[in-house]
Amino acid sequence: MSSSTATYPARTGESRKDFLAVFPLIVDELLTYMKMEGMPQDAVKWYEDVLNHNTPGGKLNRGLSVVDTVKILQDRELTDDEYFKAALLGWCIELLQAYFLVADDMMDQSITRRGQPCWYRVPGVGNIAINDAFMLEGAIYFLLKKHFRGEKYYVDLLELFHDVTFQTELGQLIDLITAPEDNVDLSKFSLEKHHLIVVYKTAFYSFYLPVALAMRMVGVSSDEAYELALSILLPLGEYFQVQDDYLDCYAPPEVLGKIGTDILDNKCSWNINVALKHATEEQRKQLDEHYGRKSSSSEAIVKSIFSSSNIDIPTKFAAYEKESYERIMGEINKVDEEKSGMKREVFEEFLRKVYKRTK
Ligand code: GPP
Ligand code: MG
Ligand code: MG
Ligand code: MG
Repeated sequence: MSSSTATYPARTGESRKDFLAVFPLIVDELLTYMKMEGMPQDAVKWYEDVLNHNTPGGKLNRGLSVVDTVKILQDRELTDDEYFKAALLGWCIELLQAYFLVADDMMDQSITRRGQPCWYRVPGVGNIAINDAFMLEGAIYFLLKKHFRGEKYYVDLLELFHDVTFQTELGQLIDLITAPEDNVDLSKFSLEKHHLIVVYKTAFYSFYLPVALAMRMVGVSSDEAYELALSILLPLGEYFQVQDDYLDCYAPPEVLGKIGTDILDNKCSWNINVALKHATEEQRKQLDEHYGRKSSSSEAIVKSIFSSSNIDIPTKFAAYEKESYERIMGEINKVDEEKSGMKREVFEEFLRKVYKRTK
């Protein structure tokens, strides 16, 4: 099965718009397959809703980064076929993200996502969302097989998706078991533990994966180039998840599109780890008593401790943000383009997309 150029939507040059225009083709391919398999109309409609509710609608940073990275590495405008393939890989990451988020929202008992109710909370969905998450993941391998099976780098793509999925699940496991619902024990938290959680649950799939997919697509094969990419993208991913933790507590939900649950959920977040480092004995007692309790008054007490003058998470976060930017930029500037075959712009572009984000 090959994709024919005739079906490509015309490109406008506006990157988000062009990327979004590919999504309906993907939905169509998946639904056509279901119909061919003889699935009943209500099942086809169900999957259509799953795809549309959960896949577009976010910032699309991960997906767009595949396209951007392919463009930067090729150093020229992409042909229709190259664009379509890069966008497909981008949508495969967005599907992976959709799969993770549907499941993560159930595990974190979240309420909203991207300004809508979390999928499992949509009337009539409930635990069917577990199977829906699996089917979002299934879409990735269907699309890879359909569009990339004939490419030399097909196995590399499969390996990347499989490895990164497993790494993310490892991160999710430590995130969850460090935050038991029935046993709040803040002595189990540390910034080292936090580092491990965020690198695994976020950095690999959100930062390394888009760049590594693009590198495979354009034929970069040296191990050193992938190691170099990891050495910059994992710290960048860590910074991104610290922002996520900070925004969970400090961003207005209507801007963020989701209601933060980290304090209620007893999460080993950046905020609590920094607070624990600076808390007085009395504040520590209060945190032990109120962190991770399913009560909005306890949550408010924790928030007021986070913002108290000796802890002052917003000021410490601003300092962390500045330090991270300078440190990562310093690493990017050290990249030897000739020797590594990588372009500094790939990393600069990524850092630019996330620096000082508010959602
Ligand atoms: C982000 O954590 C991490 C993920 C979404 C990965 C989930 C992985 C699975 C294997 C399900 P988060 O809970 O802080 O994200 P958010 O704040 O968006 O809920
Ligand atoms: Mg969550
Ligand atoms: Mg989570
Ligand atoms: Mg979060």
